[in-house]
Amino acid sequence: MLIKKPADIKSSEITDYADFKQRRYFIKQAALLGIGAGLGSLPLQSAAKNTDSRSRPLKPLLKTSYGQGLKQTSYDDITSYNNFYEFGTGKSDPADAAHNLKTRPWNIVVEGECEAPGEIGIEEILSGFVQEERIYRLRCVEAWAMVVPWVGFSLGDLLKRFKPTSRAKYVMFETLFDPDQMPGQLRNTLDWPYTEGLRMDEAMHPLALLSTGLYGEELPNQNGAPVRLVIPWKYGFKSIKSIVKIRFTETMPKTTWWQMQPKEYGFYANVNPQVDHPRWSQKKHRNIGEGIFSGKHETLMFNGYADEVAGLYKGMDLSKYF
Ligand SMILES: Nc1nc2c(c(=O)[nH]1)N[C@H]1C(S)=C(S)[C@@H](COP(=O)(O)O)O[C@H]1N2
Ligand SMILES: [Mo]
Repeated sequence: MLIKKPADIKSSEITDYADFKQRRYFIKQAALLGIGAGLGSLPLQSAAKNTDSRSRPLKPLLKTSYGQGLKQTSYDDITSYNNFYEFGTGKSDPADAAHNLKTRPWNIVVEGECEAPGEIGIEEILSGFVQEERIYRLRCVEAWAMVVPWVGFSLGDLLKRFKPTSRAKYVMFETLFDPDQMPGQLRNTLDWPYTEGLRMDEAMHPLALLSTGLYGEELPNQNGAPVRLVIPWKYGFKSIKSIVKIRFTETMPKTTWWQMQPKEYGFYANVNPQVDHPRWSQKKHRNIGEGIFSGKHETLMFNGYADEVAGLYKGMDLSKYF
């Protein structure tokens, strides 16, 4: 996501990514050669930490056919280039700062228009649902994408346990608010806590994933541990991280980005190459990790998942409900 003043707009996302990789390469080389003085110790430590410490394995895993044939983005790229404003607005801030997030114990409160409101803990989420591997492309609104072997299960399987009533037309999600652990929340970059929402039929769609891991391991904190959404046909900002609350609602919830910049970020946020962001085109994207000379790729309607999800939006004007 970008919150940019007009003066900054010319700096394109690809430049950001190339600079980012170059800087990280330099930091790593410097660390290898033992030159640290001029760089400051913090980035050196975290560069080493991010590549060395992997998360706990997540088993058993049911492999699925989702995404077979897509070229996967490397673990290093997926876990070092992140958007997680709770830890800062820079792409490397989450990898540098998110190790302080305590993900045990962790509970999700489920409330609102449902017959069986309550709480569910992360241990029960990990043991009570069959964890599948699904390779999904995540397409960020900033015109980059990555392909991730996510671990998780259909969001609807969890939602059903709480017995939403017929008044539940939408479902809202909330990220943890704890500035002690999430230093980005000390600043007003967003209206905390981060919230997202889906229409009920979108949330119940089997493709909508509640994710607990990636590459066969528990989610790294910077990717939204211990549990996050992955909605593969929508722009990345809908895929809310580190969820602590779910609420069924009758009316459309006011979600963070939509509320803040309604002309730029809609509630639906379906990936749609026909509808440009007011400040840049959505027709193409870069794949993270492919290198700056590899060129752009055509973005597909609903991020390539049109066969599965187009029916949810039949009869809707998608340039109005973007
Ligand atoms: N709580 C929270 N969730 C969030 C964000 C955030 O800043 N805070 N950023 C979103 C955006 S803009 C994107 S593109 C994806 C990035 O997920 P990744 O870092 O695992 O690639 O997370 C989304 N979920
Ligand atoms: Mo994003």
